[in-house]
Amino acid sequence: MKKALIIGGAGFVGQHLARHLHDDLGWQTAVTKLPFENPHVPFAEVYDLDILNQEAVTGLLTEVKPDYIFHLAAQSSAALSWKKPAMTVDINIKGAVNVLEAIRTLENQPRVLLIGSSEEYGKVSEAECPITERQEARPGNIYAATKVCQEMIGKLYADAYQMDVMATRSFNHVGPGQAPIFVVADFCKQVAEVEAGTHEPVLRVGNLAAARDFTDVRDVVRAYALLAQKGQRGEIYNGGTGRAVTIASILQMILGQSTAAIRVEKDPERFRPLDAPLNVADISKLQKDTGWQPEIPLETTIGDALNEWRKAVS
Ligand code: A2R
Repeated sequence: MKKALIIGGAGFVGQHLARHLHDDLGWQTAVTKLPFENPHVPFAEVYDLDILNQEAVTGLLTEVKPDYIFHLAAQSSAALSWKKPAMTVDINIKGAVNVLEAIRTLENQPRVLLIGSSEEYGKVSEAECPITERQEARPGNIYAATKVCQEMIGKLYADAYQMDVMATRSFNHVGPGQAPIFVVADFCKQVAEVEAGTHEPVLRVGNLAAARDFTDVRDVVRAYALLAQKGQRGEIYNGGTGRAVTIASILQMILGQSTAAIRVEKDPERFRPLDAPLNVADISKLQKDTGWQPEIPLETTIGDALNEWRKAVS
């Protein structure tokens, strides 16, 4: 039986990925978490791990002996990266190097997927969309810069040590369990609170004109599992749907799934510095190498996310 290790498995994507690997693929699944985290993965082996502790990373990998490693651990918020740049650099770059170094010493080399972000492309013009992996990275925030760096270092390990390291540039993903620092979860939480009567009937929004490529997290993790198996050494893969949707349309979909009367107000706090107006992926490379297709319609994703918030706030 195949064995997978998800580093940073207590996060939004990690828990969905663990369920997919175990329930759908039947793999033995191990996840790492930080000591204070409490992921709901009763079927998995769970280990405490801070990726900044090189010895601990090496010790754990030597013990677990995975066939596949999914490196998800990160300071994953672009907004927070402006406030905590050094911490973001430490976790996202030094942490990734600690993981790659530990893998390098293993007797049986696992296949490794490093998770990056569409944020790496930064501001792109409409003419540059849909964005292929050949597009120059022009990171517009500290988080994005760290993910470019992680990817470059991953490629060095792939080339220098013939390690099967692949990287993703994942466009926006959404679904149940996402933290409300991300736009869809933020809107769903506010709507659920209005419905529950704990929030005034006002939805505070940022830049509604921005268009993004949103993929259901359950489709995203299927892509990750396929990439870990079929991705080519040293290659970078976009992950997305190939379809851009404005935040305004997302807002309409969410409001359309609620019967509450809600007023929409602009909130300057919710506008990001250097926000890119458009991000949409060309996913032909991912599709060619893995056969992956997105399956879950955005309306379904939003309905599931909203229902999850309704349960959480009631
Ligand atoms: O930041 P926390 O406390 O939520 O913990 C995150 C964890 N993490 C770490 N794990 C080990 N050692 C560290 N020094 C460390 N610092 C943070 O990694 C969290 O539990 C996990 C990352 O999960 P999320 O923040 O929920 O990200 P998400 O949305 O699951 O995205 C997964 C990957 C990330 O690399 C993103 O940058 C990328 O996909 O888009």
